[in-house]
Amino acid sequence: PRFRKPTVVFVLGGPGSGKGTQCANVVQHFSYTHLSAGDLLRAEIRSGSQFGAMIQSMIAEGRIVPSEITVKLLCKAMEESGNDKFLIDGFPRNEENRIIFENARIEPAFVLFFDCPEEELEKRIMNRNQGREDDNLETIKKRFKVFVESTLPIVSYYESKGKLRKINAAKPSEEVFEEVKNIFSSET
Ligand code: UP5
Ligand code: MG
Repeated sequence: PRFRKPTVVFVLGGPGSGKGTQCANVVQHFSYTHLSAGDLLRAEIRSGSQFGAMIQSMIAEGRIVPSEITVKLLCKAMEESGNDKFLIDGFPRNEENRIIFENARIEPAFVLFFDCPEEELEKRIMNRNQGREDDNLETIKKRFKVFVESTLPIVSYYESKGKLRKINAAKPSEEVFEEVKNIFSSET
């Protein structure tokens, strides 16, 4: 059929678990387009959007932006890409995010989950130094709490559906990518 549904892989994991790093590796070997929900929201702030101030204050608090905003940005980026295979990085983060996508009849082929202890996440983010407003110890703690309370239930949901591919992300980046690569090679 001409209008095939897109192939979507969700990439989840705590703040600093390596979602962005590993997605950048994947697109060099497999024909996916990488869409980071967080990057799209930060670009929306910079664009001077009417929602910019609201998005900015939510990110600064580590809170999850209302689904309509994030989903609109993701759908627009999917359309503009010209591709039909997507790594969706950092989304869905809560039940509301998940359900909106399901209502659009978009089911992930599988869900990558980067598992990493909190101390390691903290270290990585504090070393990143890219000027992100949410990269300070106080906000990192809030981001981690939101991850545990809102996102881990989504991870469990996909595990119960047999869709979860869990990866030990506490290892060096090259070793993590070996595992990621094996998953993509066998799934696609
Ligand atoms: N690094 C990476 N891998 C490493 C390894 N194996 N060993 C050692 N170091 C490693 O990596 C983080 C740092 O660690 C980098 O310096 C890297 O070199 C190093 P990165 O790949 O950037 O990790 P990532 O998981 O992408 O971390 P990020 O901080 O982007 O994760 P978050 O989930 O916190 O951020 P995101 O941008 O997705 O979201 C930010 C905010 O936007 C959210 O808190 C929320 O407020 C909002 N948001 C929504 O509201 N809705 C959404 O759908 C998405 C975001
Ligand atoms: Mg990221």
